[in-house]
Amino acid sequence: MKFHTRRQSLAMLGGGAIAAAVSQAGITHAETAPPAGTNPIITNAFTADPAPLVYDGRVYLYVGHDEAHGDQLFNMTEWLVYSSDDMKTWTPHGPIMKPTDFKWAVRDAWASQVIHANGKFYLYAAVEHDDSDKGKAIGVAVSDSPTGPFVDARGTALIGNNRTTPNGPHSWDDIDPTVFKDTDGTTWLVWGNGKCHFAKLKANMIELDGEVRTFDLPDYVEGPWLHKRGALYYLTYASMDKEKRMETIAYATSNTITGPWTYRGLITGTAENSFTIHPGIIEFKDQWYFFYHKATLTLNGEAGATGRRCVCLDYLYYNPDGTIQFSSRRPGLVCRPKRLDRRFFS
Ligand code: FUB
Repeated sequence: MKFHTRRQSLAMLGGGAIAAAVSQAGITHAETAPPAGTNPIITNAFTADPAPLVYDGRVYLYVGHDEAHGDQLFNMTEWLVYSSDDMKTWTPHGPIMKPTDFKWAVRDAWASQVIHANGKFYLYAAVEHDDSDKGKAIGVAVSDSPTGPFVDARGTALIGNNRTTPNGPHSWDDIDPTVFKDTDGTTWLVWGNGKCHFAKLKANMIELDGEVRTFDLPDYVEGPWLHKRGALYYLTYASMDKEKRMETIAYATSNTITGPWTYRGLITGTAENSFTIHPGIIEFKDQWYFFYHKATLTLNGEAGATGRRCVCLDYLYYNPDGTIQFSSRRPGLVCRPKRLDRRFFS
């Protein structure tokens, strides 16, 4: 353990630092933590693929735990959840599930999202399926609490590589589920790498209702996120910057959940030190927020990298016509007054 400077010690008295220093199974502590409200927001572990859920006056933030060492690409053996009621101080609740808790899965706690429905919490998560349907697959797990533990709700994958999407572009196209309950009560699942698949869910939340179809989106790579503001639907996703060959965040809008979608441009550029970037969008206490990851955190002597990412948070601003303002993603936006932040957007 390092000694802290006086300034660091004072900063660590802030709520965020206290939360960041709370012990979790399998997670070592950050040796110094930034003050509450600065990016990255999660500093006690490397985390990726943020999926926020608003429930009962709190935001629950589901992430994958990045555990890669050295040059390893991805090593993700569990999903974690944090919560906050002020978007500055994040309380860690620890691991909620491992891929191998799905008996048919063998590894890879890739992107997930949780939704509240039927009085329960449903986690949709991408994992590697065992040899009976080799490739990436999507499982659904259920819990009585937003902080888990979650258990497999079906005993089989909800989306399987050969079974559900036999015409997918490759064996890892079934990843990155986003789940969205529409105002008419229907629930939709959108997912995919290389192709953006979508399907309706049955009211029981654990079966598809009808066929799997595909959205056509420019430069689409992965990481879709669905949200609605007023009557307008937004589909935000990781797109490819063709020059840098790294991911950026783009979005499209539609008047109906099934499309057609109109491409509206980029929300962010590429993420520092990370090939991937992954969106999560919510409205909380009358303010819209944009979660994403980059890889600027150094923890326990290991520097950020594509397999050691850190979750960050910015305000999300709309123009009067409903389009989203491009974010320069400077650190620290979340604790600044709204009006001052505007100067950071171009
Ligand atoms: O975290 C593993 C994978 O990297 C996710 O499933 C993708 O969205 C990308 O962030």
